[in-house]
Amino acid sequence: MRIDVITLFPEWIQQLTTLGVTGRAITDGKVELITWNPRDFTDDRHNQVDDRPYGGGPGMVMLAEPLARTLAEVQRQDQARTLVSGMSPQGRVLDQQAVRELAKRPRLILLCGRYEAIDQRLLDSCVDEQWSLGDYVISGGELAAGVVIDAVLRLQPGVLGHQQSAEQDSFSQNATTGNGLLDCPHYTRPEDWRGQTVPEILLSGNHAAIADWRRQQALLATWKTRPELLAGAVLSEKDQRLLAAALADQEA
Ligand code: 9D3
Repeated sequence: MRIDVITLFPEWIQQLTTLGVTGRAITDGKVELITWNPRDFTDDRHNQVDDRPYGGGPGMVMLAEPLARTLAEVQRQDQARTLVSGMSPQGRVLDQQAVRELAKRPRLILLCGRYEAIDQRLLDSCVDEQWSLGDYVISGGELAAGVVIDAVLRLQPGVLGHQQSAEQDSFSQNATTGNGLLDCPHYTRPEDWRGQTVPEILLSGNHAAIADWRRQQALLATWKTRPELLAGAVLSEKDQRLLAAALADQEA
């Protein structure tokens, strides 16, 4: 996979090449990460990339021209006519389903905004889709692009190992962990940590009972924290029984 990122802060994105799972995928040559700075595509003395908004108001707006020139150069090197993906609070909210779709593409072109906005004419003429991390404000698109890159790379073959095949094989419906539910609690040694013990069932060696308990805990966690996910999940008769029992236990 090749990922081109257009950003005024390429060093933010280049950081990814040095760290963790993304860093390894890049040094292993499983992915090529290339950054482009629109400032390098200006020809005025001040390398201007933004200006004041028509109609007034706070902040600055990114100029269309440097971004268009940058994109033209990126697309000159692209036979596949890759979609241009903007990072924007106005975008569609990213979820694991969207990540899976992005991960299938041979190439991504990620456009990071800074300042208040990007000139709408650039968005109308050059940007095919926009992605948001959710309904909160961050200062620019770079962290969002980093999130997309991390999420997409961990689905590339050979980047994660065993977990990754689990994710790809799952008959998942929506966001979150792949099966549409939040994860169950996990425990490791010691068996007693500062007076808190590990749930007995996990020490039983009864794998079927452990699987049921985990499923039940996942259902309960989802019901408590993200009930809207349960509405979209497919619950078997057994799931419904497990959840009802967990909720009854809570009452008691
Ligand atoms: C006052 C209007 N604001 C729009 C909601 C201004 C504004 C806030 C944040 C303009 C640009 C930004 C920069 N944010 C991003 O580039 C961004 C973002 C985000 O802020 N939240 C969630 N996802 C994303 S993806 C890119």
